[in-house]
Amino acid sequence: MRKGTILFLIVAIMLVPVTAIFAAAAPEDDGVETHAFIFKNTGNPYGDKQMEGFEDGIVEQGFEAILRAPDQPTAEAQIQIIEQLIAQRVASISITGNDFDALQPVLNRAMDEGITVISADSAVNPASRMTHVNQADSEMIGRTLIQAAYDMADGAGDIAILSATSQASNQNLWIEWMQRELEENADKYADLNLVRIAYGDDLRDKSVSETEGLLQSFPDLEVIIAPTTVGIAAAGRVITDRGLIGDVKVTGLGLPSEMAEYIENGATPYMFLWNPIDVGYLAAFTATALVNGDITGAEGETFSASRLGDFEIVGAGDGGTEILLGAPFRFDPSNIDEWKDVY
Ligand code: RAM
Repeated sequence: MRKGTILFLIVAIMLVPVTAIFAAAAPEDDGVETHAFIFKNTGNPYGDKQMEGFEDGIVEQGFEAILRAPDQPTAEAQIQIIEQLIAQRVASISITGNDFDALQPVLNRAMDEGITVISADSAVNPASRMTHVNQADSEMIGRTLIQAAYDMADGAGDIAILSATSQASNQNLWIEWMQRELEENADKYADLNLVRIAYGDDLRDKSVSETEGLLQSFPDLEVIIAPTTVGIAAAGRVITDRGLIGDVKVTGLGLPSEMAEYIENGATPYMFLWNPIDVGYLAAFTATALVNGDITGAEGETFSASRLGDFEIVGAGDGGTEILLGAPFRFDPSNIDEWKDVY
């Protein structure tokens, strides 16, 4: 072997591991900025719509969207995904949190590494985020749902709440406002008894069995309030299958596409929601405005969210800041038909 060839081989052998190390550490990107959205868990059509809106907003701006959700709605599962996204060096992470506080260490690490972090739909605590995209005023949601239950129960009887997980910050905040509505208007609600808060964990089967448990424990139940699209659809199914339409009313927050059947058959006289596609779309423009430095997440800043118009960052009830999408819509037999194919 010639001296030159030997030298070439030695240099080549030395270079292989070095390039291998660089290849492993390099971000998986094709040069296009990537923005990630993490939902609570898979199998939730509401989450799919939110992620669809996020992807639309990111792609419209010429970037790439990464959409992730764990199998189970837990903080631990979301932490694993966040760790992967930090390693991938995404530009931003928008998260629908499975816990208010538990994600803080990993989200702080992401922000320390220069990644923009916001929450959307279900907030993480103010120290874990730059701002939050709130679908609708939480106080209004909570108070409106109790007023709906009062109306459906004709002012008296047992009512129960079927929620998502016990750690879900959005549901917990709405439930807090439901309880405040009851306490602050004790005379009005003197004959209305909130008998239980059950947790279906945003899993269909668990929500069905929790509904069955409520019916068994409280035979005189008048109304089930489910502030979760998974819970309300499960409750609508159970009430319909058991022939209890009219005896036990179901209301809460539901997707028109999943609830049209129960609004039409009377199991749900009316319910509320916002447009989940718009929540995701607004998150996309919030995340990129932060990455671009157009905003920092401070109260009073404004930015444009393309087809949705201009938004202002406002103070949130938890001490952080947020962006409010708008007022929730009411769905009933008069309008469900026009919405059931939209979301
Ligand atoms: C479920 C989820 C989501 C919530 C809706 C109303 O799909 O819990 O976070 O916003 O219901």
